[in-house]
Amino acid sequence: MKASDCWRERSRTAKVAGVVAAAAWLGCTGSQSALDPQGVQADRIYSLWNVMFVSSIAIFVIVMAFVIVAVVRRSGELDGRRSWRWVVGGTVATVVLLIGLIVYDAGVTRAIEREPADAMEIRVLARQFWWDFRYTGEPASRSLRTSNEVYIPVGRAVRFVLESPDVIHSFWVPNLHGKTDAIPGRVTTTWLRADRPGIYRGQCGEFCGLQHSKMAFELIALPPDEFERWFERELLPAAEPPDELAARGQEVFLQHCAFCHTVRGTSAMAVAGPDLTHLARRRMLGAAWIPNQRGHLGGWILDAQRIKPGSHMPPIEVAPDDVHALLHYLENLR
Ligand SMILES: [Cu+2]
Repeated sequence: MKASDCWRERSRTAKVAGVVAAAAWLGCTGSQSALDPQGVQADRIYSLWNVMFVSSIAIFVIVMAFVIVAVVRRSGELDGRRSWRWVVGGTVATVVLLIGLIVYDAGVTRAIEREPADAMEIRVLARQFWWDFRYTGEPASRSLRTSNEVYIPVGRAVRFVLESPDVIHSFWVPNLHGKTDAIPGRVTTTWLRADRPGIYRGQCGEFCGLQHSKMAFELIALPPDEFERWFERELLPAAEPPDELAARGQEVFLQHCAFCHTVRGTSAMAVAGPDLTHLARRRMLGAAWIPNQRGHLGGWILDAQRIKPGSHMPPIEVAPDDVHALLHYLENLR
């Protein structure tokens, strides 16, 4: 091979390695990555993962080194007594290392389970295939329900109380904590704390049916004062229809959608589907699957089965003018 060809080949290899490294790095960061911890619980898990990972690599390298030495050296070079020393030494080192890792693992587990006394509580109903969040306030008028979007204050522990009315789901926000199952007939809890503001993607971590992979949500961590402002604004009932078209849209909504959905401040109080009181402020629709834009919203209303086959949202038959009015009404639910 000529020198120039060799250089070109090396350059191509370096480029491929660069792309692979960049892809690997990108895969390890972002809004849904356990390798990019943004809270105290995820930090602990990440540290444990690092220790286990580095230990495993070190053990693998050492064992392989011994295997190579054993293969390369001629048999009988070590006398029996020295061989036994190596075997006993290796066994003792393995036992000591394993005990060390078990003790460390137990310490991390205890720290993860130790919940701060001042944790705020959010109840979670995991359902096929979406998430229902409830803030239980005192008095009851300060209780709140949101769907597929949960807001928490930065720097404060939050206890999530999990239930499921149908099958086993798993509550998982990789940047903030590991998974906790929501099991029918049982109540499970987990707690986490976001240490930096941001939008973190949560995902059902347990196969729960046809649309399991599209059962996501967004956890939005806000500075405490911004969280309080969000909470107070979210407590408000839905805005009145601002014009005639929106008023017609509200009629269409009450006629077709009120059997499943709530819009506080109207007669729509059903809880089979998400609370839509402030729908227009949401970033995403369909359990964090499609952006909250007019076209997507219209498609979702008319034929959700095309977007998420197997979801419990039925197709709705509405005259084209009424669809226009309904969309206008929903876009004003700010
Ligand atoms: Cu699932």
